[in-house]
Amino acid sequence: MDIIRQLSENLQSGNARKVAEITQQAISAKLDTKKILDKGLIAGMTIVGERFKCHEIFLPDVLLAAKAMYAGMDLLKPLLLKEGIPTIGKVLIGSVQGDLHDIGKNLVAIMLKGAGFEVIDLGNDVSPQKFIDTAEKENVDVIGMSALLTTTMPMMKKVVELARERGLYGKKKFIVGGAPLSSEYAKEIGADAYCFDGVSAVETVKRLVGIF
Ligand code: B1M
Repeated sequence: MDIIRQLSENLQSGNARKVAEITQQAISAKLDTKKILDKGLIAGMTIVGERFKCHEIFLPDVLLAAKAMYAGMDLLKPLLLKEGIPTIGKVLIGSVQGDLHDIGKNLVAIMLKGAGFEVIDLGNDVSPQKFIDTAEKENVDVIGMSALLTTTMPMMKKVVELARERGLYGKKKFIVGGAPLSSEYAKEIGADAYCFDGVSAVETVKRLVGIF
């Protein structure tokens, strides 16, 4: 079986040790980092999501898959980060209040760091107050919010509203991302952009801070 497929299958069965081992093999075989991530880890996690939705597997299985995902991501992280690039802007990122999903948000943070941005990661379950207080204190250029649940998406609107109340709207740029999000929703809540994935987040943030 090819190595990428083995990676996806071991992630689906939540075998963190095996995922780490195969990721290391893939790295040593000099496979493309983005291919290992997209076709191996992310593809495996997408299948986990589909099976969870159909009640074929349950929450503990998803947790194990998430642990396995991190075992692979930890090894890929140094490759995704480029060294020695000067800071080109400051980005604040977090998963919104009520949302504990952080795998995608962490990937986006890694990609932004790799592109040379200074990234302040507030983690998950971040309140609007915490987003805005930190944005003000750290004088960030961009506020990035992640949500994976349709029930937590409205928290993004609350962050934008609080920014308006505090006079920060228009001075900071807002990006949103996560599986249930869309450009339409970003527009509706007054965010500057929706980003589909880490690559588009890097391109969008560069555009928003005026790099191209
Ligand atoms: Co949950 N979960 N989960 N889960 N989980 C989903 C999101 C779900 C779609 C599964 C399903 O039903 N098919 C569903 C949401 C349904 C909905 O709202 N419509 C769901 C549910 C229901 C739940 C619970 C409510 C389950 C329960 O308790 N009954 C619960 C909620 C907990 C909470 O948050 N309060 C829950 C819990 C969990 C775990 C804790 C077990 C675990 C999370 C572990 C963790 O993150 N540390 C988990 C997981 C792993 C998933 C799935 C299977 C995978 C998510 C993931 O990591 N994907 C997910 C199904 C799915 O999405 N296919 C599911 C891989 C990751 C790389 O992709 O996060 O989309 P993603 O990130 C992408 C892009 O979206 C984008 O770039 C990333 C890289 O490409 N992106 C951004 C993300 N954030 C961005 C920010 C940006 C820019 C781009 O700028 C700031």
